[in-house]
Amino acid sequence: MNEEEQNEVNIPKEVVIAEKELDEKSLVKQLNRRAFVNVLGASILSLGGFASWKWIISSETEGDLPWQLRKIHEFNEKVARFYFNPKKLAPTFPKEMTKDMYENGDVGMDESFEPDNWKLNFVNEKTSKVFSIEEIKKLPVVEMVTEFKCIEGWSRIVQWKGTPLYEFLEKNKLLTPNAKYVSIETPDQEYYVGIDIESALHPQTLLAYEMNGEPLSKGHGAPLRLVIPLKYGVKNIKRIGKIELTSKRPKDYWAERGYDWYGEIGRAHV
Ligand SMILES: Nc1nc2c(c(=O)[nH]1)N[C@H]1C(S)=C(S)[C@@H](COP(=O)(O)O)O[C@H]1N2
Ligand SMILES: [Mo]
Repeated sequence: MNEEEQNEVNIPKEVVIAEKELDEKSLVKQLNRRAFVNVLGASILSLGGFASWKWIISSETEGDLPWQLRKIHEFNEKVARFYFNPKKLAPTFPKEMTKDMYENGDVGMDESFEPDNWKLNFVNEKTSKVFSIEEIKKLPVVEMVTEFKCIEGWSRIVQWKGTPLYEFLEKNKLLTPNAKYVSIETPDQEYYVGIDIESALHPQTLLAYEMNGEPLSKGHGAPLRLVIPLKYGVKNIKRIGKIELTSKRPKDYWAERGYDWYGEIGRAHV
């Protein structure tokens, strides 16, 4: 198996059929359409205009790009790899298949926490910023029904609503070419996950604030949690306190306890 194949999400046959039966508005189609606009938008914004975007494509073969431009170009290609390849999307399901979610894992979930006083801290190599939940709710909204899998062996079909992490980063101009990883931790820093940048920018990786049509409860991670259907439950951190973009592989709570750092479904773990 080459690396490309390993990275692909395994889509069970019955799910593929279910997808075909969904109408024009299926999430996969919506995501692909939106993604196309986004990728183009991202390229144009970061390179400062269509003329220079064209120039970078045509001069690529000459191999004499200034390193900064090359970096940005490579970076956008990484984003595009997911956005243009529907096989790399996790399967989605009809809403009727959703079930109540277990509550599992309470590390960093101290009872005394007040969701109303919450702010999100963001850090990258250039800046640090603070965001309110209102600012996050103004960003593009994605609703999706995906399977949530815990390494303990249970799984649930869950409906989520939130904004793609990609949109949060892109719309707030927080992406930097040196960002290779995202580190996310709870406000008390007791629970923390590391995510590779490609998975972080995946269109189904959400900063979620609703679950099964209700605002997130405290136990499920209010006011904001990560939902990343490409990865096992352990990576779906509840109660996000801080998001940091970094060039170094971040620490990860369950990787420190012997689990695979990537935690990717369809990849060998443990
Ligand atoms: N802050 C925090 N997030 C966490 C955990 C945790 O212990 N603390 N456990 C993880 C694990 S192992 C799972 S399976 C899911 C469970 O999410 P749920 O409680 O919404 O079902 O949360 C993940 N996120
Ligand atoms: Mo889990």
